[in-house]
Amino acid sequence: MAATIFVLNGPNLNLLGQREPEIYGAGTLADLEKRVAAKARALGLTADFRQSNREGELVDWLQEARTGADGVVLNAAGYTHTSVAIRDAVLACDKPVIEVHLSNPYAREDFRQHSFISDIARGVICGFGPLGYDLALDAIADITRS
Ligand code: CA2
Repeated sequence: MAATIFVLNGPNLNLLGQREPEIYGAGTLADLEKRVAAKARALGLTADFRQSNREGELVDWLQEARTGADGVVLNAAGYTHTSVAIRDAVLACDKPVIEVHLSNPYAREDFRQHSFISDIARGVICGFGPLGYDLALDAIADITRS
């Protein structure tokens, strides 16, 4: 059976393509979802793509991944830099979680240079725009096969 990967996106990513294209690109969240679906199909994975502006909903989905997913690609957006609750949910998840960012937070403001997720994630991919999601799915496909 195809492995199921939750692709979880945090606050404000619903605005992709509408503001700050110089940082996040011109594509919309719907474009990103299509790209992720195509990449997952090519890898024989099922991608369950979701976005929420609510911290608790992201926590609920990470808990759901314990039984409902084989791995998680997580762009927690601004919560990356603030959320102990999301860190705890990643720790409790017991599935490989790959942290992804469209931009490179290390080339940006100081407050973006701490992540509550990076040290407990299976890996971190940032700075490659939507390609980062493809790379994360490549990694998850490799991990779930082995
Ligand atoms: O680069 C990323 O993917 C980020 O996770 C995006 C977050 C930011 O807080 C992180 O430091 C890095 C922000 C997402 C906001 O998305 C917008 C998209 C379009 C217009 C405005 C915001």
